[in-house]
Amino acid sequence: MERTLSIVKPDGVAKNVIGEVVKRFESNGIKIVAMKMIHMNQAQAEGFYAVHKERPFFGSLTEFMTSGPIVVMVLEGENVIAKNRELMGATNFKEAAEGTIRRDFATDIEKNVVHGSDAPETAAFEIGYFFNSFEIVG
Ligand code: IDP
Ligand code: MG
Repeated sequence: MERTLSIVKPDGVAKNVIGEVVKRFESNGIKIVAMKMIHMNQAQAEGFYAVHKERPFFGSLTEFMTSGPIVVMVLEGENVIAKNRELMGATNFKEAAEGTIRRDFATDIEKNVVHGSDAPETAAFEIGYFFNSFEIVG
């Protein structure tokens, strides 16, 4: 069993696709073991995306991530880190495979509806960033 962090980003919440995203996880056998809606401030977004602080899009990305509420979730399942990345699709929705979340709902390379941890180490950091042990069930 593995865990990963998923986020429905502000554009996904604004587009009313929280349910669509959750449905894709559940219909693919992924369990949601924690979930909440929050609205990050700039410092919180910068801390979350600290690995990207040298990237040219860092300012824009953190501003976008604070532009509205987000839904943060902990997903659990076998191989769930890779499985979630597969369901999300490529970062750039134009390159994302048919039937993926980003291909179906994203409109922009930055405003791409969902975040998903990319490795066990980042998953552990990202889950701990938003949830304490009492907030994760099972
Ligand atoms: P990922 O979300 O598919 O893991 P990362 O490379 O980790 O992609 O980038 C984090 C986020 O930064 C992306 O999901 C997207 O919102 C934004 N991003 C990535 N590359 C670009 C870019 O070239 N321009 C603008 N935003 C970008
Ligand atoms: Mg990433």
